Amino acid sequence: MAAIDRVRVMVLGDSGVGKTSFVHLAANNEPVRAPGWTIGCSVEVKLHEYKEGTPGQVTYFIELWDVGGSEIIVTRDMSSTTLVTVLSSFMI
Ligand SMILES: Nc1nc2c(ncn2[C@@H]2O[C@H](COP(=O)(O)OP(=O)(O)OP(=O)(O)O)[C@@H](O)[C@H]2O)c(=O)[nH]1
Ligand SMILES: [Mg+2]
Repeated sequence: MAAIDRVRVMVLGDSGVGKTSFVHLAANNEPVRAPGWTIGCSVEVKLHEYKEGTPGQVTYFIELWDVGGSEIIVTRDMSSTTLVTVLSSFMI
């Protein structure tokens, strides 16, 4: 079986601009009802038929990396306590 070409797309932007909404719609062909903040990053995947129905049709395995735009990072310390740390100067 031929290997499928892979594409990784990083979706970046300020919090609330619609990154999760876009990624969910692109991957699932349906809108997300009530997206919450994305903490850290989430990844959705889909198979995409480029130039579908033409002689140049190519299947791509696409990873959509949805990177949270808020300045909140969830960390886990050595005592297994989950901490939410607001880093006002954090930049991606
Ligand atoms: N009017 C309108 N609202 C949208 C659109 N896309 C997303 N929203 C709304 O904007 C809000 C934030 O959307 P998200 O997709 O969670 O935004 P995000 O960029 O992932 O935010 P973070 O995860 O915090 O980085 C939600 O209430 C969505 O319903 C759009 O195209 N139009
Ligand atoms: Mg999000």
